[in-house]
Amino acid sequence: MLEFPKKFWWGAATSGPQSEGRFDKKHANMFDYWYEIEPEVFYKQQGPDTASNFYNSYKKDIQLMKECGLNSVRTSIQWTRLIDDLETNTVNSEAVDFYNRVIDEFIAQGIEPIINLHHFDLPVELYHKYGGWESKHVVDLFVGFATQCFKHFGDRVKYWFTHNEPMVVVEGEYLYEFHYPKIVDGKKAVQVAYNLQLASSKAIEAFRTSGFKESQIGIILNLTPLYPATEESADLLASHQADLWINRFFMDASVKGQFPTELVAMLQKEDALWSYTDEELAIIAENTVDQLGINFYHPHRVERPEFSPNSLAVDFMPNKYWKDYEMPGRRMNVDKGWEIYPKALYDIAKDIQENYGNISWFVSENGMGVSNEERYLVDGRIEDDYRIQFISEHLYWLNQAIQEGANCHGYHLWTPIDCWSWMNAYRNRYGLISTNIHTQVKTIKKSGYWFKELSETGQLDFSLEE
Ligand code: BGP
Repeated sequence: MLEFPKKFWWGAATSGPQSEGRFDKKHANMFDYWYEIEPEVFYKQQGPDTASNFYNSYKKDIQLMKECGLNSVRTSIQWTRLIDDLETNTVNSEAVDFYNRVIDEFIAQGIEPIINLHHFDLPVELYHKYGGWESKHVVDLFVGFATQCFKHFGDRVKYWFTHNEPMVVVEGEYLYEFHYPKIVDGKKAVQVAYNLQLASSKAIEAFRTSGFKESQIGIILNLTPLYPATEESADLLASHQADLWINRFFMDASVKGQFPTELVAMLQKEDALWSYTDEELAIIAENTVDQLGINFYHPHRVERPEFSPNSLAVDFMPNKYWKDYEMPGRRMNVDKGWEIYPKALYDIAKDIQENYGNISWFVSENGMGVSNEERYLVDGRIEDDYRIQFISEHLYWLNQAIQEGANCHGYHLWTPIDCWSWMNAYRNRYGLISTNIHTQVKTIKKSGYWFKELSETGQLDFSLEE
């Protein structure tokens, strides 16, 4: 029997733009806008307009979450909903009322609200006007929005996070073309990454000067542990270089207050270093996180690049230092196209323990996206044994690390209720609770009942089949 710590966060995560729907929202975010101009890039042309209707059904939804035994839930406050005037950061009173009701309802149901501030949902006006995260003015506008959040909700929200997966913003918007505006520009990507870190550190500084002594603030990072194709030095080097950019950039800056020196040297050599001031670096150094949220879905395997990184190229791209590697015989979630490798969670936990001062952290997302889940409907309920298996295997490895001293205080599944997910819209379902997107009827899956027991007992009867 696997035993978990007594005060463990057993919960699940969603975000404002993926659950609420656009109802009564004054501004459009990057994805709202992208759907307006190119609906065909979204799976079955399903957009964020209704999402899972949380704006209207939050009471019932929170009730269902409680029925699944969740003792903590993460969502995000939408910048595009809360703020009326994006330049002066005046708040929208209906939005303040809405988030107050949501937070109060979570608390009334005995669920700790964990609030994130930015989840891929920059107001599109700020992109059109200033280039979005390319601009330091936008960094300061974000800090203004964050300050309003602390002011209005900080009396009840005890756990805050600045960004969700900032590296996905960098990769999707500026490198690999999977988020609007699909720019391919390594140097801009580097500046955006730096500005996102600066925004996080400045928001932390604002949080601390607001004087919430009992509360904590952190950042949510998606870590994809690197595994080299072979133990040969060229593959090891490729893996190391990829790790520096993909994982350590935000980890080091957020936890240690400094960017990895090797990475800085590489960017200098490439003439691609971000523009900065000493004052900004001091803010980053002084405003490290209280705790981390780690999203883990899949490992990242790489091999040496096809061409030497010293080859002549006009444009710098960070991924010229490695080549993605598909390990033969790897285990896959075929629906989503991601490798399943639960032991990576143990490796992440050891890395945090050994290289990041064993800072307090929790698994802020992990989960299994499955398409066409109706095929597992039995008597009106989705029998998602594969999800139970997936979660159990990850918890097995997490438990091993905790026994060895890892400072992990929770496990949040992505997601409580099937929600809308960017370009994939409603293709992959991750929830403990299913959503019928035509009727908005929500039904607890088998995994939801299973999770309740897990959360109530803090025990898991599971061993790995060899
Ligand atoms: C994470 C994001 C979530 C969610 C999840 C599943 O990267 O933080 O917002 O989208 O991925 O993604 P998808 O539904 O595209 O499989």
